[in-house]
Parts: sequence; C-alpha cells; structure tokens
Amino acid sequence: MSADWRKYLRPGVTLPFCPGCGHRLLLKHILVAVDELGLDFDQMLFVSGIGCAGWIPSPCFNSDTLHCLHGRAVPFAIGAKLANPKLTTVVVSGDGDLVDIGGNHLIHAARRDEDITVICANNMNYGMTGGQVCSTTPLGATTHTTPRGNTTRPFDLCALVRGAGGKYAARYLVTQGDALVAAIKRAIQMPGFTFVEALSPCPTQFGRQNRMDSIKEAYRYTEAMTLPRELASSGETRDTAGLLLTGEFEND
Ligand SMILES: Cc1ncc(C[n+]2csc(CCOP(=O)(O)OP(=O)(O)O)c2C)c(N)n1
Ligand code: SF4
Ligand SMILES: [Mg+2]
Repeated sequence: MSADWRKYLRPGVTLPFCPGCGHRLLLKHILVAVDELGLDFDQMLFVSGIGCAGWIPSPCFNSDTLHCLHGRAVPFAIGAKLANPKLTTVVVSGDGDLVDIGGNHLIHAARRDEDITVICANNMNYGMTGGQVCSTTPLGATTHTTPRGNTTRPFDLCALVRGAGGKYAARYLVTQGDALVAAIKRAIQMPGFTFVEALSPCPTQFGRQNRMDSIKEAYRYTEAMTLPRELASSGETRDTAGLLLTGEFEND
C-alpha cells in the first residue's frame, strides 16, 4: 500500500478525530486511492456536510473542498460538477448527514445517475453531537436518544442506493483497507453515480454507550455485523440472518 498519502494533507493540519475513530482510517484509504489512481489533486473537489465524517476532507485534504450545509453535500457536489464537468467530484460525509438529513438528495442523485461518487462513513450514530440514534443504528443498540435500545429497523445503505437505481454500491469495513481502496478507485473511475459505504466504528460515542470497553471491542462489534459477499447465497446486500454483506454490488 502506498506510503505517500500524507502528502495530500493540508500542511500543518492535525487530524480532528478521537483515538481509534474509524474515520481516520477511511481518510487514509481515500488518499491512497487518489494516489494509486494518479489523479491530479488540483482537479478534484471533495464535498462534505456536517459531522465528524465531514471533517475527513475539510479541513484535512489539501485540495478544493466544500464543507457545506448539513445534509446538502450531494446537491452542492452536483452543482459543482455541472459547473465544471472536468472536476472529479467526490462527496465524503457521515450516515446522519447523507442518509438522515440529506436522504432525499441521496436517493434522487442515485435515481438520476448524477456523475459523482459518494463515500459514506457509516458509524451507526450521530457521533459529533453526542451519539444520537440515526437511520443506520442497529436494532437494540443504545444511544443517547434510545437509552432502552433502538426499536426501529436500520437502512441497508447499499440496498437503498441500488433500489434507487444507483449502478454501483460497495460496502467494506475501514479495516479492510485493500478492498476499500479498490472499491473507492472503481467508484471514482466509473461514470455516473457511485456509492461506497465504509463501516467506520465510533468508539467514543456508539462504543461507550453500548458497553464496549475498548477500541478493539468497537471494531469487533462492527465486524460481527458483516459477512463477505462470497459466503452468502445470493447477490443481495444482506443475508438471511440480517448480516450486512461486504462486497461490491452492481445494477444492470
Ligand atoms: C441543520 C442542523 N441540524 C442538526 C445539526 C446538529 N448536527 C451536527 S453534526 C450532526 C450529526 C452528524 O452525523 P453523521 O453525519 O453521522 O456524522 P458523524 O459525526 O457520526 O461522523 C448533527 C445532527 C446541525 N449542525 N445542523
Ligand atoms: S465522536 Fe466518534 S465519530 Fe466523532 S471523532 Fe470521535 S470516535 Fe470519531
Ligand atoms: Mg455517523
């Protein structure tokens, strides 16, 4: 794996994440993908909304970045791409930002096959604001707003994007570096709307509220929710036991 990813960081920046945060790993994987593709960083635009995940590109990346209104990263990205079609336009934001607050933008961008890549850092809660429930929180999980356990079913993000018409969706844990880098590269290279979901543990909020005593435990919990797609019986994004499949999914 390329060791050169740090050269894409804004000079002097301190990565603004808690120890063990999955977003830190995702940041690295995105920059490794950019480096391996040999892209001109000056011709890239990264767009993010509000949340810890929104801090991955901005302030960290030394490219053009748009750190925009909560839930509005996708329409900002579409606007920028329309204004300058040569820009490689990549949204990097959180599950709460992209799927709760901005969910309508996400599904319609997929339906319209807008020429952008969306990378969603899914930590299954609103990390920045203290760990509230969101539409990706697993059933039964404790959050600040569900102290007795979440009673509503979470979205399966890859299924959501596929159902909306998105041609390419992929899901990996942030610890699956090689696979995640390959998926990000594929998504950036493929024309049209592409989506990568990175399962990114939040030990500080989600982990602590669910009695995970260490960073390792937070990673084990997330890993236990997944199954490699090759081991499942069909091309669905979730298996019959409800496990999220990791892999790449394409519509015809
Ligand atoms: C309009 C508006 N509503 C609510 C908030 C509060 N808020 C800030 S970040 C955030 C959640 C972000 O969650 P997510 O996108 O999952 O990012 P994470 O912090 O989990 O990485 C919320 C609700 C806000 N800043 N603006
Ligand atoms: S609160 Fe959670 S998501 Fe935010 S930086 Fe800390 S560990 Fe990461
Ligand atoms: Mg989140």
